Amino acid sequence: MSLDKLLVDGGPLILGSQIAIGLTIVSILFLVTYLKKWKYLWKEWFTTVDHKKIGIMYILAGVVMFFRGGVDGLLMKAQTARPNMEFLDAQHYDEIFTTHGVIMILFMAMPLLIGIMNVVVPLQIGARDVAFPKLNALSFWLFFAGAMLFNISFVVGGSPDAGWTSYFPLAGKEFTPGVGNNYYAIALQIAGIGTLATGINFIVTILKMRAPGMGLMKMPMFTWTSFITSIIIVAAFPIFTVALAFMTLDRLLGTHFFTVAAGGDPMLWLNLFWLWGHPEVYIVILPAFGMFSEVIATFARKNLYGYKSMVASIVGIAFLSMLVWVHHFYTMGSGPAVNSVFSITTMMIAIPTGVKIFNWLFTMRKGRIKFTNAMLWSLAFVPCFTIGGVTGVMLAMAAADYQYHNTMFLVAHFHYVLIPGVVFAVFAGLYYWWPKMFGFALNEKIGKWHFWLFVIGFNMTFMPMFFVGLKGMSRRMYTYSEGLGWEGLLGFSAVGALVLAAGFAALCYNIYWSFRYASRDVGNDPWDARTLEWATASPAPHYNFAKTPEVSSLDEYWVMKKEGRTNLKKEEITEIHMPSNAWSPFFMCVAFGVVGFFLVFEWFTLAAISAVAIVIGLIANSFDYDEGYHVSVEEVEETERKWRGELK
Ligand code: HEM
Ligand SMILES: [Cu+2]
Repeated sequence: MSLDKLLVDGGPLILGSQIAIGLTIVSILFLVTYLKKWKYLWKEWFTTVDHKKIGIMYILAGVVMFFRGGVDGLLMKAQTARPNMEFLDAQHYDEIFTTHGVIMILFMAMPLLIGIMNVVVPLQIGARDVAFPKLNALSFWLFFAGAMLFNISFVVGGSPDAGWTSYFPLAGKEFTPGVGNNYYAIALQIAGIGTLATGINFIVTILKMRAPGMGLMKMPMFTWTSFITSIIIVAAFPIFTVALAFMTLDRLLGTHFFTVAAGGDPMLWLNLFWLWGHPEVYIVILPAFGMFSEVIATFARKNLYGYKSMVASIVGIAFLSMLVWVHHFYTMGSGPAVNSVFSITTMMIAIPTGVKIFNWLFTMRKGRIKFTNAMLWSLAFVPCFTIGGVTGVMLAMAAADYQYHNTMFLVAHFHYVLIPGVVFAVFAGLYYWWPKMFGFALNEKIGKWHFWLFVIGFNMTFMPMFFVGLKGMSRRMYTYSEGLGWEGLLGFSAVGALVLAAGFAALCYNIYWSFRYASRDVGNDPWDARTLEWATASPAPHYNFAKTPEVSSLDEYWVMKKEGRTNLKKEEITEIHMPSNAWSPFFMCVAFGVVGFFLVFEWFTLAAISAVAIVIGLIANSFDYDEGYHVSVEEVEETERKWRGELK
């Protein structure tokens, strides 16, 4: 690609964004320099290996990406609000639904969930950090490199435009010759390596770092779901890695894995993509289920109903999630026998999911429910998600799917699964764990605005899409003519999207307001909760627990409070061994980002030269003999005194 085509040239909207992005970058650099914050950023954030800070960085990135993906969503809704609109042309519509889908799933849902996992899981199991803190930082920085690379496609080189599923032959060089789909292949590969490492890290953490006495069946439900999610990550992500590697080879070096004429097969992509893609849906939904479980138990003030069946159903869902991928392409000629098998496995998933829904309902039954914001999100989740689930069973019927396939009905279905299932959960989790992360709570009143606007807006936006789908509107249509009976539904849906956006704005305002004005005196356990993360200060000190808790039951902290075992004696405090900060993860972020960028543009010499940096990073890291540092007894004592008062 020649240099003069580097910047996307696409009329006033794109030019405006290019200028805005440029100005934002310059002003951030200026502000950080002016406020002399470089050293602080480097020491406290860029090189940190603290799971809580890494979690917060994931969450911040996820919220920013939600904004980007949401703007994409609004642009699409604006374009289809009226028949024959000329707001976006077909090419731009294609690019926007592609970046919207990829960003929402991989750069919004994943980092928000992994971020909350990072903050909460080590605390819930009474550990000082994850098993491999430096690897954890590397995971974040590789995710970040991938996300940034993917996002610049909008202004540098051009966005991918073959859908978030990137089906071949459309995604091949022959039909999409620009660099857009190279971005897809390479940015997702880089981010995926980070995710895979996260999966390994959390499996080891949860298996090996639990506080003494915490058997597997005494783990909090969010830890259980994070554990199973990590296993699915390790099982499914390598498949995507291979698929993306084939895609990269096809596009960059002219191989023919997915080209029929040369002996390849586009169905290979479909199978590999969905072998990863369907489990991916459960990777994002299971931690969400875990969050609802914690929130509902806390605010119903009861222990979780049917803990064992809850665990069994997560394991069941994880197992079945690997056996259903063909339901994404019933119409592509697998035949009735194959379709029937996948139809049955798909419907079977409704059983463990139904078990969970009933467990949540029974947990609330006769509970003294406190209607906090976190709880409101959990309550709204149940009916909204059930609509997503039931329409899923409709789609699972292979014969019926010939009618629903690739229509707006499907688009409505998966938004009804993903928004209540993932986004509501993240909101519940943020309201719930915010005090633990930052030492102050989000405002409950502004939170109510956020809640009602978002939930009403969500239903207004997506409910009409079921009906417009049944009336024959297929997905990914950039425009339509008058008189099809779609205008009313789509117009209403577009208004709904504005209400939804107002809800998101209320969240942003809430974050801003709370940072400035919320009381800094929340105590360690503002919700009277049940699990160990509430047994330490808010925000949690960098070493998490002055003394590793000893666990004797499920809902350990609740029992500790009842039995009066929450205090700390002075003589129990010992020196604490902690890992040191590391520069190499951030260095790898830059190195992978640069190599990835050159590969996208197929500048192979430059890519090879800069790949040397990756090798240097690996070697330097192998010679890093840092053994960490010790927190002195005095420092621990002082920190603990601050929130506990005098130690006895
Ligand atoms: C926040 C409000 C949202 C709005 C207004 C919105 C709107 C839309 C629209 C209009 C489409 C394309 C329909 C078409 O095919 O023409 C779409 C597709 C899609 N959305 Fe959303 N969406 C939102 C949130 C989300 C979230 C939270 C997720 C995932 C967690 C998500 C995942 C997807 C995916 C995967 C696609 C398919 C893209 C493709 O066809 O390649 N969306 N969305
Ligand atoms: Cu699926």
